[in-house]
Amino acid sequence: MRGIEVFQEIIPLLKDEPVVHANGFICRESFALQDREENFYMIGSMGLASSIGLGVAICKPDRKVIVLDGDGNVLMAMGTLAMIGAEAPNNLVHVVIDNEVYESTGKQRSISNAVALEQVAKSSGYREALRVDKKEEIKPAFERLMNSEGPGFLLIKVEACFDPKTGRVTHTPEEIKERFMNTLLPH
Ligand SMILES: Cc1ncc(C[n+]2csc(CCOP(=O)(O)OP(=O)(O)O)c2C)c(N)n1
Ligand SMILES: [Mg+2]
Repeated sequence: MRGIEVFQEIIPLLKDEPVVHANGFICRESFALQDREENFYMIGSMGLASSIGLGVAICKPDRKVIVLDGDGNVLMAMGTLAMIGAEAPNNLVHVVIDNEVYESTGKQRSISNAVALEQVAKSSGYREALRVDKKEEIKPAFERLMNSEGPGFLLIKVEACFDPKTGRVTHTPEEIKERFMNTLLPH
């Protein structure tokens, strides 16, 4: 399965949920497919989408919050899995696009082939942790986590095949933050 297929499956299932994206190609591919004001694109800082998502989930307990993460990002900030498990926000769904490499910087291999990240999440206290490797499994797994108490974790195994021609996010970090925060206001 290609990474882009994860977005193609998940984006049509979204309504107005805040989605916090990990840096690199994950932002770029999601932005290229469908920009949303509720998308927070982490430009530059690796490892932090999960802690930003945790903060939003704690502050906005009535909103379902989604983190779209990468295997390298998760490995860099593994302590955040423990923090999410300990805080246990029931409105957080943590999706990890696992291509077993740091693709955005040249496909250096990560160690996610040897570390079962979904088991780390489960042991850290996530209420449910699923692993899928087929496109048709994404929608039911994602919907299951969206409709149950969190925190939920969904590891999606993909090939490393982002298209390097995909453009960059054109909004400035300030614009991204402003419009994202506006979508979090009560409505
Ligand atoms: C602190 C920090 N270290 C390194 C980088 C460079 N960097 C940007 S994206 C990336 C790879 C991220 O890997 P992963 O989460 O697996 O996403 P993928 O690129 O595979 O989609 C790296 C190493 C960075 N931006 N910040
Ligand atoms: Mg990766």
